[in-house]
Amino acid sequence: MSWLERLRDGLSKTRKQLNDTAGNLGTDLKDTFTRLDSVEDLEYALIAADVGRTATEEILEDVRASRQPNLQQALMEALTLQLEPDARRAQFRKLGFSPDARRTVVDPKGHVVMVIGVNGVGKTTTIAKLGQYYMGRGRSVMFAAGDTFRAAAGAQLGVWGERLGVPVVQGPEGGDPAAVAFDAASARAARGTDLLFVDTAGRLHTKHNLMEELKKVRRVIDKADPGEPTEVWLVLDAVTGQNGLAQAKKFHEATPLTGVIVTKLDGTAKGGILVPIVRELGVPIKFIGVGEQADDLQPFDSQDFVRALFDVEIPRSQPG
Ligand SMILES: Nc1nc2c(ncn2[C@@H]2O[C@H](COP(=O)(O)OP(=O)(O)O)[C@@H](O)[C@H]2O)c(=O)[nH]1
Ligand SMILES: [Mg+2]
Repeated sequence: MSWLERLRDGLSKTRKQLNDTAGNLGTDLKDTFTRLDSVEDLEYALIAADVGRTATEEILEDVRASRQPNLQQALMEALTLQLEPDARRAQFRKLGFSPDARRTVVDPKGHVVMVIGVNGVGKTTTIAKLGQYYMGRGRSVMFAAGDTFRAAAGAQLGVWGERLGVPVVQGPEGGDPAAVAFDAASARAARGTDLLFVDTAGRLHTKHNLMEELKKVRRVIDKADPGEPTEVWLVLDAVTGQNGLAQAKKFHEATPLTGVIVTKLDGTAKGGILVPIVRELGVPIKFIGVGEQADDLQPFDSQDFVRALFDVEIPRSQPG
């Protein structure tokens, strides 16, 4: 399967839900908006996909004002805008989309990326996928097994490291995650490895302690390697929808995020959750996960995402 087929495949549940409604609306915009039922259907479909109220209202406004002759085109454009951070949304409204401007930058600014999020969202798997992605682009990679609370977590990352040929810095089970992060960050700097991905714990039941722990991990990385981590990426499970968004805000307060990775888009009809994630966190989505295999992680591209949602041909090659 090509990356594009994987994306389409992964988004099939959300697509079916949106397309069923948008498809029923006919293609003539004027006609649609004179029939109130149809607008309500569209509104319902967007809300049901977790796009959120504010964004849905803006989308309907944009669609009404659109010069596109066809509803699907107008809706696609409006949705794409909602998937862009504020500044870029304003720029796109003014200048239109340009293929270069829209490309999300996924290269970390520095060398250390902290990966955070609650248990089970896919942090450890995503770190493995990230390792594969960046190694495929010629970067050297290391992992730090910073989830020392879960018995199996260090072992899980160790297995991935072996499979991918990535060195993994481990600590004793139940040990101090900050110590593992410190050792790993020091080792990365000493070896001159391009990228270090730091796995972290994600227990929900002791949220306060978890947030303090994450702050501490961040501080010790900076101590070992001043200026790092330059990136803190939150992994969010798309299946958890609005709950996930509420969690995300808590993490963002404790450890300011530089990016979000949304996993399990293949398991939900609520792929619209990406819209409130971008709008309410104001943080770009870096990657999306559309399956369990190592290459089921793709740099996020708002236009490709929306095209895949509507099953429209994407006449381009895979982004480098
Ligand atoms: N379907 C699907 N499953 C995923 C995806 N990403 C991760 N998973 C699965 O989610 C489960 C939890 O992943 P894990 O990395 O252990 O989560 P962690 O607790 O946050 O480290 C595993 O079974 C993964 O295979 C995805 O994009 N799609
Ligand atoms: Mg894990």
